[in-house]
Amino acid sequence: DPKANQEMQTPTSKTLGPCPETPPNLVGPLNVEFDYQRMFDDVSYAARSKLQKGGRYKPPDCVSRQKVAIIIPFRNRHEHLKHWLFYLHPILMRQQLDYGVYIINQDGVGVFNRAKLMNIGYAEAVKDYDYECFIFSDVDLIPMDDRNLYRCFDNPRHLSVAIDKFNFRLPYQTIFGGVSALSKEQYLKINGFSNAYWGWGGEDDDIFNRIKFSGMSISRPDMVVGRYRMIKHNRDLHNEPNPKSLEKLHKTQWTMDKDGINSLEYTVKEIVKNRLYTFITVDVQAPP
Ligand code: UDH
Repeated sequence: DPKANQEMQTPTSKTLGPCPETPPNLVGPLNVEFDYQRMFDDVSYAARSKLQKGGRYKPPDCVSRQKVAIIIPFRNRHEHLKHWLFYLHPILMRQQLDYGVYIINQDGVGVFNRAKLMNIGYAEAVKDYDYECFIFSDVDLIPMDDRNLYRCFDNPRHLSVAIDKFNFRLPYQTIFGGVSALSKEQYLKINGFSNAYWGWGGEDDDIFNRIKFSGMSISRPDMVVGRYRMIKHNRDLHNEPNPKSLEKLHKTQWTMDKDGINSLEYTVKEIVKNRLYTFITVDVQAPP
């Protein structure tokens, strides 16, 4: 029987088709609450068992539309990270992403540098896998609707448009902080982010400027799909508002070509991969 013979020659390796443009198993609005302290073990067995070492996932039944690295700038926010993992892994799986989660942990007690940590996340993630889309997310922001897709679009995307802390409104039109998505091409076009914003504030507006001066615009979900809850917390130590940032913001256009991914310097101190995430501790060479 020639047909049986043919089947034997092409055994289990049936090629998967591409995932549908709209993921079929999304549920829409989600309940998000932070009333009790979570544990890493709260991430459901169902989700955990589908992950590979380092917080990596691929949909089993189709080929993802994009390979996405999720990058979280981090220091001393373990309670928030537990919530983030608990909520986000199932959402990202329903969105049928081929993704990995990278926590970029600033070593030591020097001044915090959010944008530099995000650059480091980019640099480390591309060593790991052929990622084509990068989601930069604060650890304390949880989407309230899984239709807010963690993937890249024709323009750099601002995802956290309607945060409870700001009464579910955009605090100002050009805001780009919180959660954002840039394709590899978009990220390289703006030379990544500035490494020069030490302490709180300004770095996200600098990213907006880079996008503007590179001739791109901002893409956003609507204000229903783009709802978020932020985990309440006090101001962090060693991340005071930096008054010098405003001055820097006036100069983005002239400094962006030489301050960014092309001038990034850091050292990796440790990389730990577990089921839920890849945790990379780095020395960002904070000023004394
Ligand atoms: N981050 C850390 N550790 C730090 C500082 C920042 O992990 O010590 C990360 C974390 O992912 C955080 C992000 O950087 O979500 C942004 O931190 P941020 O302090 O710039 O912004 P956030 O909105 O806090 O979290 C703003 C100050 C809150 C003062 C609130 C007083 N009620």
